[in-house]
Amino acid sequence: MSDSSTQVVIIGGGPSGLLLSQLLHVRGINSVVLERKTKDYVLSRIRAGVLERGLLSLMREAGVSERMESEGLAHDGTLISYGDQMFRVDFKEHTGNSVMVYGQTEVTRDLYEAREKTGGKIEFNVEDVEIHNAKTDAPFVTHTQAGISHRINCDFVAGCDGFHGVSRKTIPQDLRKEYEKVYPFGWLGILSATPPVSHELIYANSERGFALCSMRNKNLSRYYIQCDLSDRPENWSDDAFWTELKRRLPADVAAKMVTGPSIEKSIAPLRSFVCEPMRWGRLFLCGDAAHIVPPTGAKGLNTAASDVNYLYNGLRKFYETGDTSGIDNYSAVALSRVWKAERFSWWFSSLMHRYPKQSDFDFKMQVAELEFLRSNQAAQQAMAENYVGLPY
Ligand code: FAS
Ligand code: PHB
Repeated sequence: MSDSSTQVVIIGGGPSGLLLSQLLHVRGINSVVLERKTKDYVLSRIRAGVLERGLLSLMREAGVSERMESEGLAHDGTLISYGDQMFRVDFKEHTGNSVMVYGQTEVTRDLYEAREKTGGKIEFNVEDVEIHNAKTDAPFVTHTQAGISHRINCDFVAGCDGFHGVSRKTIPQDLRKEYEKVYPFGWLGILSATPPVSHELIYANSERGFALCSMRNKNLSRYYIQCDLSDRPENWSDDAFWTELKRRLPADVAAKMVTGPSIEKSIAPLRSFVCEPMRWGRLFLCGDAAHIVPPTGAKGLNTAASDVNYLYNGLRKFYETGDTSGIDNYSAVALSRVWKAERFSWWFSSLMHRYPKQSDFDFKMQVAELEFLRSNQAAQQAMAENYVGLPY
């Protein structure tokens, strides 16, 4: 067993773990990132596309914002359609802020590059990760890599290992309260090297189900349609996808849709999930390890970033002054914002999707809510404040 030490062991080399590692490095705090997959595998996952202002400022503080600033697309609003109707919610007018369209894959790529440039310690293909003595002031993490056992002594462990990771399950089950809502549908998403149908995102509620028109850049589009949980990507030819997508959009939008071969096709299930607490002794949960949202409100990656913000500042305060207030308040402060993101994601998902066996009355409620949102500035302000990101 090889024995080493660091200040913070970070489990998970996704956006949460990498952003935390880079921010700690900027403050001279050492960490080791343990990732069970390869870097290429992590970068192959196509996920989020919209960044809140809070994540932008964290990327700047981490010194990783240059490519995002030059290649990302600032969006001042979004379009919402229902049937052939469509209206715009102006983020800039209501909040003075916009969002950045820049894929999670690129955020992760930029963070890997920064960590490699600054001598960051990232171990890939790790297995059997276990967290020990989290309730003491001398925790340690064991893992194996290429058949060799390792022990890393540390001050703190950041569980950034996603929904299926080991960190959340390290907190004794009788101390964890878990909240969950599973939605009766998924999202079938494709990536296509085609120009986006609109310069801003279009969230569409149609009688055939939800659709979303998004993008990664001016020649790379990201589209989603609501699908059954039993559906599989291989059930959908490209032609079938394009035909169905166009049927869910206003006719004038569908008419100008540029179609092409899919370069990625996948289905994501939709769920709302929160684990309380997000801290157990010297173990802190961040991101999907602690909570999941349906992607309708583009809050998954962004809520992971707000957790990182609170944990990074708490650890920084501890190491710089010995003050433990930031880490002691981490779970309560992070959860307060997590639940607001959960609410917004649940609200927007309930408004935009068609539910199996949805009654005519329920449908009329959706239309009434959409027409209220369309006509009421206060309603649009509330939506805009949530979408651009509530303050940290
Ligand atoms: P991640 O899951 O990204 O990263 C966790 C990392 O930990 C992974 O690399 C994993 O390999 C590693 N790991 C797991 N167990 C480990 C172990 N035992 N030891 C070591 N490493 C371990 N959000 C949006 O805002 N919009 C979207 O459209 C969207 N689409 C999504 C589609 C899918 C299929 C999924 C699963 C999520 C999607 N999300 C979306 C949410 C997503 O973006 C997450 O919020 C974001 O990846 C959270 O980042 P992390 O917390 O770093 O978790
Ligand atoms: C995306 O571009 O992948 C995306 C954008 C907005 C969402 C979800 C996904 O709400």
